[in-house]
Amino acid sequence: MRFDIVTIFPAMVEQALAAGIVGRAIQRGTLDVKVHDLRAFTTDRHRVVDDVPYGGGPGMVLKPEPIFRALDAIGSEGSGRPLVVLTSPQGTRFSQEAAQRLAAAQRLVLLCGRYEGVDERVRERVDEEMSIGDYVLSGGEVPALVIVDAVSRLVPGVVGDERSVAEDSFSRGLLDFPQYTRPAELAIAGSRPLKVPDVLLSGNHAEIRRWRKREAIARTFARRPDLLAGATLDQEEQELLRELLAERSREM
Ligand code: J9Q
Repeated sequence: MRFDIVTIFPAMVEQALAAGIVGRAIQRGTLDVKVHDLRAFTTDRHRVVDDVPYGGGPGMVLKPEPIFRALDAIGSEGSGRPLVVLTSPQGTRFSQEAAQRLAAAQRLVLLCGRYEGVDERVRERVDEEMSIGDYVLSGGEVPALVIVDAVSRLVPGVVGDERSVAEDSFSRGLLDFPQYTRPAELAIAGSRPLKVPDVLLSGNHAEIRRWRKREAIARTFARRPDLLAGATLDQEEQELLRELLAERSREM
């Protein structure tokens, strides 16, 4: 899969992409990511990318011409029309479902917006406008990196172990169960050791699976009850949820 990222902070984006699973996939050639400096598409001496808003008001607005030129240049590279995504607070919410949809594209262009805004006419060339959540950021670079990361993990060969993608908590619609690693008893000065639940050391895989399901459901119920409505629960998980709800109502 090919990503083109248009930004006024190319060095920051390049640095972030060089690390971790995405960085390794780029090195291997499983992903092709090109970062474009918006200033390279200006034509004036001072390489100006923004201007004051018509009608007045605070802040600066990204000018349309450098963005149109960047999109034209990117579109004429390679083959097929890329899907153009603008990151902005006005976008629809990015989600695992949105990541799956975007992962079906051969080519994705991510246009990093600015806090103050982007000239409205740019939207003529934008297929999707996406927000990663309701908080104020100074620019769309971090949201674009979030989208690249989440979409890349769905590209075959990017994540080494395909099982971890399939079993990913959000793909299943539940939060993850608690994870432990060695030591089985963690010594704590002046208090009792912190122990790993016995069931995980038991070697009883049916019991372990059931314990993990119960924990995942209990956590989701406690922390993100909104997720339960959209979760696909198997027979055993539905029973565990009913048990949990019955326990709760007895405690009330
Ligand atoms: C461009 N706050 O915030 C959340 N998702 C996207 C954004 C965003 C922002 C400012 C500029 C994107």
